[in-house]
Amino acid sequence: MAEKGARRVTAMSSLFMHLRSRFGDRSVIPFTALLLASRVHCCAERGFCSATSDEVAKARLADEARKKYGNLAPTIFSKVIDKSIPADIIYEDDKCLAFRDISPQAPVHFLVIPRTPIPRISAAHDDEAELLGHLLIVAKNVAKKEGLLEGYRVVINDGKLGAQSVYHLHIHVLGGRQMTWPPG
Ligand code: DGP
Repeated sequence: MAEKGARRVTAMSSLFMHLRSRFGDRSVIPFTALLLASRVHCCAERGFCSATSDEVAKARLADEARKKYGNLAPTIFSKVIDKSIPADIIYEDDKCLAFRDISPQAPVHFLVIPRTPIPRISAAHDDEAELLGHLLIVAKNVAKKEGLLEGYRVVINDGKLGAQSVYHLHIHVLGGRQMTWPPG
């Protein structure tokens, strides 16, 4: 990496010297401006994309770990359930928990998770219908308690293409602002 940077600096210096000797001192000004503009554009583009690409990268890593270690590998949400890491838990019962997302995408953003570590919605069994229904009922009850009276969005990300990053089934509830469609 450092070697690559040093090579780039050497190439730039030779180009500047060549321009100076051929066309005089002023000839390097437009070239410098062009160079700066391209760096600014590049950094700005990286800044805009980093949040999204971070999430996608995390989802890819988690997908690989899932394939490697199997579906029952404990996730960070197991630690939220056993309270070995702190979380802002806003509801809990014997079947599930609701807690605020660590990286909120809306003024109100909480997750509802089952205590049973179902890795993802597509892996849920047909005989888990009652539990899945319960999660949705809790989602709407907590949404009401959170004051989301004019609507909200309920999302379940599944797998790599769904940008799932934590392989413990969770329902996102997002509200407190106007949602748009289609989602990214
Ligand atoms: P998904 O991309 O659908 O797998 O969403 C996972 C969400 O979980 C993401 O919005 C961030 C949230 N999250 C990840 N780790 C933690 C944590 O340790 N605590 C809390 N509260 N939320 C977390």
